[in-house]
Amino acid sequence: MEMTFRWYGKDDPVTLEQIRQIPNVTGIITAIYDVPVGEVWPKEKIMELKKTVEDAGMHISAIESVPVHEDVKLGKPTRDRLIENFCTTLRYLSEAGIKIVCYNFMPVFDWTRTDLAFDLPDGSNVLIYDDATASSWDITKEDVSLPGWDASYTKEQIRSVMNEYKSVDEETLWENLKYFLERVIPVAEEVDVKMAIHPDDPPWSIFGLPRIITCKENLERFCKLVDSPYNGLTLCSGSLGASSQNDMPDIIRHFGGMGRIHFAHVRNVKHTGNRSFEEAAHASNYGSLDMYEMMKAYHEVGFDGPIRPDHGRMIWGETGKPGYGLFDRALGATYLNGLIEAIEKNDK
Ligand code: CS2
Ligand code: MN
Repeated sequence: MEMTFRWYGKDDPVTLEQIRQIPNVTGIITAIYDVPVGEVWPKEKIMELKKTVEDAGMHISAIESVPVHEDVKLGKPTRDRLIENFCTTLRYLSEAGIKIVCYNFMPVFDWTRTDLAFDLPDGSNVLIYDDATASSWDITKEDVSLPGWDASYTKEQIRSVMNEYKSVDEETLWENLKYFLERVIPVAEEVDVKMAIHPDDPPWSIFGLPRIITCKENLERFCKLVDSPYNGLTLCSGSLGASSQNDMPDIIRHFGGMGRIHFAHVRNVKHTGNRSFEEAAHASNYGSLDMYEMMKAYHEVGFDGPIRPDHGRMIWGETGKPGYGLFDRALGATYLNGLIEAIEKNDK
């Protein structure tokens, strides 16, 4: 496997020069952020991004993410043009030698937390999710700032998109996902780009919206929607692992064994109650996940794709994008590298 690190482009306070100094990080995970969702990523912009990363001595290992337009998830008639655009972007990425694409199929909101800077006793702060707090919010009325979704939504737009989802239950969302995959996966096969869906975070319904990429059974159903090795997963332990019902090493062995894991997000999470959790330092004893067992599972299935530390705490006074500071993610990468070296040497 290859150790990688997420970089949010030129506006990211974390620089490529800093990332390059993290031991063993050779790959960058990035995206183009200034093209409206649903439009084609121009070839020139892709080439420019590739050059920027390569000039810094690294390469692009995967795109995270090519976003899926809301109309595709809603199954609206405009989806055909949007899916075509998505396919054109895949073709251009392939031409640039970028062969793994992460995306998600979460209605309206990407990852969602109730506090973006919860103070821990050691003076660091983390992202947390408390279900009682989230359930008490009326997202169409209150001014809540959520990190993972498009901040350009006005209240009026939120109200209208939430309204549109009233007719989309889980089964309809499955159908819309299938419709998308049936059109995208053949192109992915043709241009040799592995599609890797990111699980829903948290892995349960929020604000009354359906969420389906949540557990082993549903991942299995997902893989069968279009049964192709190009229809795979970004296995995010912090997202799936937020539910204590998801046995992460088992899920890694199962889908890794099937060759369906194309990209690994490895982080820890601490269960603090029913449907409530805190993000945590990467080390096993800081959270509820057994990081050693997960890394062993990746090793056992011979996983050879990109792996990255995921959200980190804010430590050492760093400020920046919640979850995406430099310091704690770099510690995460180093910790994962240590586990990998130990597991590999132990196996010889
Ligand atoms: C998150 C997501 O867990 C994560 O990696 O930061 O925003 C993730 O990048 C998207 O859901 C993937 O499409
Ligand atoms: Mn993730």
